[in-house]
Amino acid sequence: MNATAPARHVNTTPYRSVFISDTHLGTRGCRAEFLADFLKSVTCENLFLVGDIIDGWRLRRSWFWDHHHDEVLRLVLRAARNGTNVIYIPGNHDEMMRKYIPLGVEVCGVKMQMEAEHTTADGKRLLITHGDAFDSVVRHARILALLGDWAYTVALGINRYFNNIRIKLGYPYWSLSAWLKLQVKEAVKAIDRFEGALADDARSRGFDGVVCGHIHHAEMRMVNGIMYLNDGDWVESCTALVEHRDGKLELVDWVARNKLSLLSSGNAKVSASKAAVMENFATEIASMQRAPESTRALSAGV
Ligand SMILES: [Mn+2]
Repeated sequence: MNATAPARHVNTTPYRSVFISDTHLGTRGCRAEFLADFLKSVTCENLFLVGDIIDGWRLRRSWFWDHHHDEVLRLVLRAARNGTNVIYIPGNHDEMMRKYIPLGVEVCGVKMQMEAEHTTADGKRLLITHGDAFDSVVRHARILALLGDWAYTVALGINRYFNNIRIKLGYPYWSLSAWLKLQVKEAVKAIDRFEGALADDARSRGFDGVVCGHIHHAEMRMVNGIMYLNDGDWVESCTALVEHRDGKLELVDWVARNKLSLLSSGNAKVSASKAAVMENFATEIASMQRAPESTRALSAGV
C-alpha cells in the first residue's frame, strides 16, 4: 500500500440514498480504488447510478480493468442482493445499456431505467437523469475540468518559451493566458446553460430538483428556483451526492474528506481482458442465482 492508500472502514455511514455517476469503469481514468473504498464506507436504501458507469466497451476506446474495478462491480451487486434499491440510468458512455438491455428490466437486482424519480425523506421530488440530453448547450464545459491550476501554471511556463521564439522570429506576442481565460469564461457560461436547461426541464415537469452528472462538475445550488444537484465524477474528482435519513442532501468529496491525493497512480498496472471480466461477472451472477431463497426474499421485500 502506498502513502495515499485509503484507510479501511470499520463503521459504515447509513444514508437514505447515494447518487454516483461518471465512474467510467473500464478506463484507466477511473479512480476505482477510491470508489470501492467509498462504497464500502456506506450503506443505503437507494443507490442511484446516474450514468457513464461502465465505459470502454466500444472498440476505439482503450480498455483498462483491474481488481479495483472488479471490486466496485461486486460491491454494487452485493448491495442489490442485500436489499438496496439499485437503479442504473445509462449515460452516453454506457449507452449500449440503452440499446441491448431493455429499459425497465431488472438485471441481478439492478433496475435499468432511462431516468428515475425520487422523493426525499422531507418530501422533495427529484428527477434523476444523466444529463447528456442537454449536450448541445455544454460543448465547451469539459475544458474547465481539464484546466486545473497545475495545468494552467505549466501551460503558462511553456507559453513563455513559445513567445521567446516567436519574438526572435519577429512575430508579435501571443497571450496563451488570455486565450485560456477566454476558454474558461466560455466553459463557465456553458455550465450555466447546462444547469439552466436541466432546471427548466425539471420545473416544467413539476419536480423540486434535478440530480445529474455528465459534466464532471459536482454542484449543489438553486437554479431558477429548482435544486440543481450534480453528483460529479470519479475520474477528475471523487464526489458523490448523499441523502441523509432526514432528507438533507450533501455532496461528499471523498478525496478532500480523506486527505487523499489524486496524483497517485494506484498500485495495479495489469489490466484484465474484456473476456476475463465477462467471465468473472458471469461467475458472480451465477453465485447470486444460487443464493438461497430466503436471501432473495429478503432483498425483494425491502
Ligand atoms: Mn456523460
